[in-house]
Amino acid sequence: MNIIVTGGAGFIGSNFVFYELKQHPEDRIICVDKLTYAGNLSTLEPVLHNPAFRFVKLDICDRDGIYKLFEEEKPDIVVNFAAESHVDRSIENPTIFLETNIIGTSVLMDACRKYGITRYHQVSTDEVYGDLPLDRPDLLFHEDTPIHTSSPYSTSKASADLLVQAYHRTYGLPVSISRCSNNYGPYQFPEKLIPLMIANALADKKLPVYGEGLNVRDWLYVEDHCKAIDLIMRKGTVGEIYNIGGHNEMRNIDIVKLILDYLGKPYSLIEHVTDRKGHDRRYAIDPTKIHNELGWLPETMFKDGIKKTIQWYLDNKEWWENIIRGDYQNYYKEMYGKKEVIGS
Ligand code: NAD
Ligand code: TDX
Repeated sequence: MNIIVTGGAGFIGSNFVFYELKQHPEDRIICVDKLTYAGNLSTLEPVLHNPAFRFVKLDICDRDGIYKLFEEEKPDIVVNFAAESHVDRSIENPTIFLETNIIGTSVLMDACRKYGITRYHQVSTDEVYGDLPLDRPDLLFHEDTPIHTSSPYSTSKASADLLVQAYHRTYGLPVSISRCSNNYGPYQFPEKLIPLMIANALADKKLPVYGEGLNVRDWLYVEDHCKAIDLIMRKGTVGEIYNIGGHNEMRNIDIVKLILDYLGKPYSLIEHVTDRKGHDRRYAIDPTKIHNELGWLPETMFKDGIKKTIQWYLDNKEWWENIIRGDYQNYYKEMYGKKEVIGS
């Protein structure tokens, strides 16, 4: 099969490319990526010369370019990871989120309709369900939990999901959607909580925890997410939504302390700063459906995954130091410079 993977030079997409080439050497992977600030071609270096792999630098909003590629490659499956993915950036500048996450999705699905595919899979997020209260641990997100978004990012992802469902109902496009909780693992861009805290701790810089750090996220090792998507796109039911998560809820402050413990750094590096606007309190996924229908279960326990991840950042300093040397410096100054310290 020919499989188009969009956003394959980013965090989850690159892990998915590696997973597919290893698990399904009979398939061909065509990676489409615009190489925004979050895309890194060097991540794909180990597979660039693999005959089962092709990299194409292309914007998913570029209709002519996407149609030409579909004509050339005649894909069987399209998996859409390409997105603007950082909530804080969406709060500063929503427009690019609407363009890539909504318009880009529609361009890809129009190409699927025009050229024919067996499956279009949309990689979505648990953030489309909004948030849960901190004092109701019994509540979880189910596939039929109403969409109720908070940030421009989650709203753009929810809009894309609605569009995917509309293309299924209106045009009969064979689609599926997965909504996953927070991922962690190798190759995550150091703007996100875990790699940002690792990089700052290693440089003995302050660790900016938003508010009191009591917000809860449900963390899943990236390879477990990749395995779930692989199962859904090959064996999942057309038209269905699947939640993906590992029942691993953690408070931000506890993650930050765990990273400091592992690196042997003092808690005095923690700095509580102005909270994120509209900050979602808690995410928690119920993954019963994907377990019952497809037999998926997470394999990496958080205590092992977080050690592997921290060790990966220690062993691959060149990868992230290259990133934080560039435009990231300006980003950091702009994003964090205006935050007030509210405690330590
Ligand atoms: P990322 O920001 O690390 O990577 C996004 C990739 O998409 C980059 O390589 C970027 O260059 C590419 N891209 C951006 N705009 C593009 C465009 N217009 N055309 C082509 N390529 C473009 O993101 P990630 O964390 O790997 O997330 C991947 C997907 O998974 C996203 O759709 C995100 O919403 C979803 N998701 C992420 C998480 C998480 O915890 N990171 C959890 C659930 C769902
Ligand atoms: O400097 C920080 N300090 C801090 O306290 C950063 C970057 C984050 N945080 C907090 C905010 C969140 O409560 O940590 C938590 C995790 O933040 P992010 O890493 O930005 O992730 P989140 O906002 O939860 O969204 C992630 O998971 C769902 C991904 O970025 C999304 O793409 C995905 O859909």
